[in-house]
Amino acid sequence: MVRRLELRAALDEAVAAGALTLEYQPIVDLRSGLTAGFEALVRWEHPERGRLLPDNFIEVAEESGLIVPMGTWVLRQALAEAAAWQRATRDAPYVSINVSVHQFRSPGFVAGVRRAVADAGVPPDRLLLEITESLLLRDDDQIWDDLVELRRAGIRVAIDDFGTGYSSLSYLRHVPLDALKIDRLFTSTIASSGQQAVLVDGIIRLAQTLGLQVIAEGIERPSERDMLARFGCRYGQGFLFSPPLSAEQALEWLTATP
Ligand code: G
Ligand code: G
Ligand code: MN
Ligand code: NA
Repeated sequence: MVRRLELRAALDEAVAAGALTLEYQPIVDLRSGLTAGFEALVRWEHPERGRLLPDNFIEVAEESGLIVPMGTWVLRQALAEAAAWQRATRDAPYVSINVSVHQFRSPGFVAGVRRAVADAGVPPDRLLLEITESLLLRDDDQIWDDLVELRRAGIRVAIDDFGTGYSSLSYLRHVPLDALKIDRLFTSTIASSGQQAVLVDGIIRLAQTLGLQVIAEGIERPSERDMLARFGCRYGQGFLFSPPLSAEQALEWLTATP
């Protein structure tokens, strides 16, 4: 408990003092090999404990409400980077950010996102918001209205970690969404388990029927990439292509690869 409180106080300071950084993992078009986007992933440069990954602090940030100012910082920082990509390349990639339930439901969230996109001067379709199944399971009309408003503004929305929660594809039929991210637990087992492969094939087919883009996470082997591509999955990310990169490395990646 003491450690949690300490962590919370330190995180509060970190948000204020600019000790957070973002890394960017390429999201690749499996057909062309071109970079379609980057997922922004937050890191915390902790003075004593070194670089912390989100697993170590997102939960505390959620519980304390710090996720809201942190999320605002992530959004604005990621959009500033997306603006740099716009200046550096034609057909600039989109930036994808993770949005927690608490952040999504905080007052003024949608207006804040729209304002941040306008301030950054980035085309709205260059922003993808990754939401979780747990958000969609809430019986709350406001969430629905917010998703509709975001998409009317041209901002895209993906469901993240698909398959780890409770949503069914028939339920997804009604949700205003653009893309579905297949969790890496699925990706890592398709090559070795026929049963998993059949399941993922089914998820991809149904997603296509619903008009959703499909992005597979955690691709580590060529066999996984090839199988996913054969099933009709268009996009993927994972160590096979690249680990998460610093902002500087991401820019280099963009200018080095077509
Ligand atoms: O980078 P890493 O694999 O450790 O990230 C683990 C998880 O942390 C991601 O899958 C994502 O769900 C979460 N995460 C990463 N960055 C952010 C962020 O900026 N905001 C929120 N809410 N979650 C994030
Ligand atoms: O949003 P999400 O919780 O899915 O974040 C993805 C996390 O997975 C990041 O922390 C990233 O560092 C990690 N990751 C990215 N690619 C791979 C991969 O190919 N294999 C594994 N094991 N982890 C990955
Ligand atoms: Mn994600
Ligand atoms: Na994920």
